[in-house]
Amino acid sequence: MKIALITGITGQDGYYLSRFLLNENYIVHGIVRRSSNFNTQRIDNLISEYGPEKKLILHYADLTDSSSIHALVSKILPDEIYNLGAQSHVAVSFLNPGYTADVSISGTTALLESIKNSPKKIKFYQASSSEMFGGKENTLLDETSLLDPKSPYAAAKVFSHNLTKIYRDSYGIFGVNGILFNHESPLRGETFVTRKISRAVGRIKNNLQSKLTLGNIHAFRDWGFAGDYVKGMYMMMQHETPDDFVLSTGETHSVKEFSELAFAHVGLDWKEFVITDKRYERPNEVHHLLGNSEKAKKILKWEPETSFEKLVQIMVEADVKKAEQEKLLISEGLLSPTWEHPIGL
Ligand code: NAP
Ligand code: F7E
Repeated sequence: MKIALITGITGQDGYYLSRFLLNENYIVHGIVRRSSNFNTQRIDNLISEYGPEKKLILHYADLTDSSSIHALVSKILPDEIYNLGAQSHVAVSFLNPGYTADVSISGTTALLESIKNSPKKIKFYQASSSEMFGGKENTLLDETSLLDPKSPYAAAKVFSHNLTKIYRDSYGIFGVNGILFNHESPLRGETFVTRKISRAVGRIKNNLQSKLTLGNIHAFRDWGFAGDYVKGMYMMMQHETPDDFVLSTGETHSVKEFSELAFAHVGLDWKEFVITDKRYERPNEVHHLLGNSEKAKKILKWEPETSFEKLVQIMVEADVKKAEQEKLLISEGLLSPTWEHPIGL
């Protein structure tokens, strides 16, 4: 059985990737960082199913603590490491630039050093991002496009992206960069715009919220479904030679279009509910992102399977159900009815 180590296993992609690898009969180890609350909600069902058989094993470690990373890699000796852990929110990276850089940069460096010093040949996947391109209108972005980061988040990702290439070229490490465009799901963090919208639609439909406040609704993103993208990560790691690959849908839509479609799905007009506020805008914006994943299609035979319309539908339907459950709990006095997040993003 192959052994994988996943950083960021408690995140959106962490769930979809571990589920995929467990189905492929891998033993999956994951890093969980200490927090004052349980942070394993997304993978709790996988823990119940695979934990007792020791096919899914969690360890306390932190990407900012290189000693914890070195110790874990030498103990587990995995066949493959998927480095998904990050402070992944672009707006937050402007507020916490040092921490954002620490997690990405120290984490990737510690992992690559551990691999370099390991007696075993360990493959490495780096979660690179379309944010590294900075974006340009009417421009299809691929593996050869210029990197022009516009946020501390993107700058830190560029470092890790380059470091992965450097360790590949210098030490012959099997290191791949998956340059993934935005991918979403019902498990997307609630402060990312698609989930913020689908949550609001569910709650507004159930009379638990009256308005949705957004920032720049004229930003365009190439949005796909996370479940499709983790398959691409796996395929990059099985390819005979390590390389960099873009994963994207080749379609771009605005935040406004996403909102329009999401509200329309439950028979509501977005204009009656969406308001905008500068507090959700960023000091520097990536206005347009559109990817070209022809290389992944040709070499890996990877293609996204979920359309934009289907993605919106999946997310809205899941969040309508979630809001219905919340409504019931609120009516029984078991859940607080407040919604607006005090910090808000
Ligand atoms: P996510 O849901 O925000 O998950 C991030 C994960 O990183 C969580 O498990 C988080 O743990 C963990 N983490 C944060 N700080 C850590 C630390 N100091 N030590 C160890 N783990 C830490 O992100 P995602 O959407 O799944 O994305 C996965 C990766 O792909 C990220 O690196 C992201 O930057 C990158 N990426 C994402 C997209 C996208 O559209 N989703 C596109 C391109 C690239 P907690 O649960 O404890 O917070
Ligand atoms: O913003 C605009 C916002 O936060 C998308 C991360 O996974 O994908 C993600 O980064 C767009 C931006 O994702 C709100 O200004 C408008 O233009 O959902 P987002 P992101 O910044 O694209 C990349 C590929 C990653 O790698 C990252 O890890 O939507 N927008 N109004 C808003 N965004 C948020 N969050 N909240 C709003 O109210």
